[in-house]
Amino acid sequence: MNLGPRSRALRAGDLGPGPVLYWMSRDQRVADNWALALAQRLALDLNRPLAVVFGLSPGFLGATWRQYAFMLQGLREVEARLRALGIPLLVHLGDPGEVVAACGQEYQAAAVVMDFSPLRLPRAWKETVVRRLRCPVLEVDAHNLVPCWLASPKAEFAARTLRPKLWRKIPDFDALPPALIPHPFPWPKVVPPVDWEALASGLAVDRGVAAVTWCSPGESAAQAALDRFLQHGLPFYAAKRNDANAGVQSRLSPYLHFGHIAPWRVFHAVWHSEAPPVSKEAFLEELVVRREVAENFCFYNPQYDEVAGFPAWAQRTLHDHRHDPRREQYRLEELDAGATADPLWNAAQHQLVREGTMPGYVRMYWGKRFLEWLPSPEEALAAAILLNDRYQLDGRDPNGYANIAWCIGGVHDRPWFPRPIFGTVRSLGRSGCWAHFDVVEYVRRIDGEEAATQVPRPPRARRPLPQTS
Ligand code: FO1
Repeated sequence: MNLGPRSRALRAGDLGPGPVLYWMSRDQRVADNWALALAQRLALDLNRPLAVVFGLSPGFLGATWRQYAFMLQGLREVEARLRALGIPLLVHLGDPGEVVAACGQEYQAAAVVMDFSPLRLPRAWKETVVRRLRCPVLEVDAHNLVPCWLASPKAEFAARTLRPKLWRKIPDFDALPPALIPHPFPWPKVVPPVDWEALASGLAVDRGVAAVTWCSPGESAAQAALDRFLQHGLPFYAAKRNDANAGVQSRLSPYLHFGHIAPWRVFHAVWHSEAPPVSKEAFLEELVVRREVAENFCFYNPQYDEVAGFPAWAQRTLHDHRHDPRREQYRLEELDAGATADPLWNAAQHQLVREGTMPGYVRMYWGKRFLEWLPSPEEALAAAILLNDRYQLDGRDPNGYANIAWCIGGVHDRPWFPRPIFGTVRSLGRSGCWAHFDVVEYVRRIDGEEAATQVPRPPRARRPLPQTS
């Protein structure tokens, strides 16, 4: 069986007598989904029905109603699109590994095809499936431009070490999968529509964190967001991407996180756009290198969310500065409430809580403060991950873990000049923000005029020159 270059067999075994199952988890789309396309090809070759199974975990790594609402709405669109192709979507509440293993056994699946995640918990689900089933189990990386295990065989030190490897392999993987066809081998039983309300009521998540309104979920909305970005953001991306007030960011990360759009769809659209080459380059650096170095980090470093996962130099320097006095310290509740003495940080936190997002550059400033304000690197890391995963629409993503580990633990970075608390981990202060955007304007937009008046004056270089007469 030729599986194609982005697939690998996790389990050999004899084909079962039943249908082919695609276990959808991370790539929640019908279009441009290599895992689903491979599952259909197998089913066609074997003259078998095909179904998509989704295991709905009642709670997942600190996710709240905000992220679940987004995901469930996107899955409704998946259900409708699959139905039009004669492919049922089976959604069951429970541990996804258990759900898929049970479906595989009940239907005597010919084979199970799954998508790929580098995170510990989804990998544990996968192990359950591989352990419990006797049929072939195939994994397809439908989430990365270059399959994670082929991009590099090891943990990379930095973006610069992965960059050439990725760009060398990009031409081998740039084809999109064939569109699905209406499935000619019908599912033996009538499958009732998914009862989304019943599923939602079975979730054990914090409903106090509301769904967002600025970003509609699903494949169609993802494509519309891409079209918007190509027109209104990409042309100005090189010059304005770090300007928190410019609004040129792609805002595609929730769609990429839930797999509502394939990264290759985004890549091709950007590559072939009429935008200035510098802007295309700047965006592709994010899409190709930064995104996939984060996958590499989580895939090869099982301690991606612990201080022990930081590079040795960073662990040493953070340890040496462990007892440096902190000028300000805050409790988690104060951070959660955005009630610090820093109006810029508070605005960032308020935007995170209200909108589930924050501009890229602000995200770095936000992440860097935890080290200064909490008693230890361990507490800083835990607090940053907790708030990120609770509010960010794309929390629990390798990108989030890698960004926070970069902020606090020098991951994918190099040592800088020594500073209190940070040691040689790079620090980033307000002056860095002022160099890229009008901080007062940002705070005014998020928290209003009064908060804006509290913003400390910009550093000397930004002050208006004295009037000469
Ligand atoms: N994937 C699933 O297979 N089942 C779930 O119930 C589920 C919930 C979920 C909630 C929030 C979120 O951000 C992602 C969620 N995912 C779920 C998707 C997926 O497992 C993860 O995005 C990846 O594993 C991250 O690598």
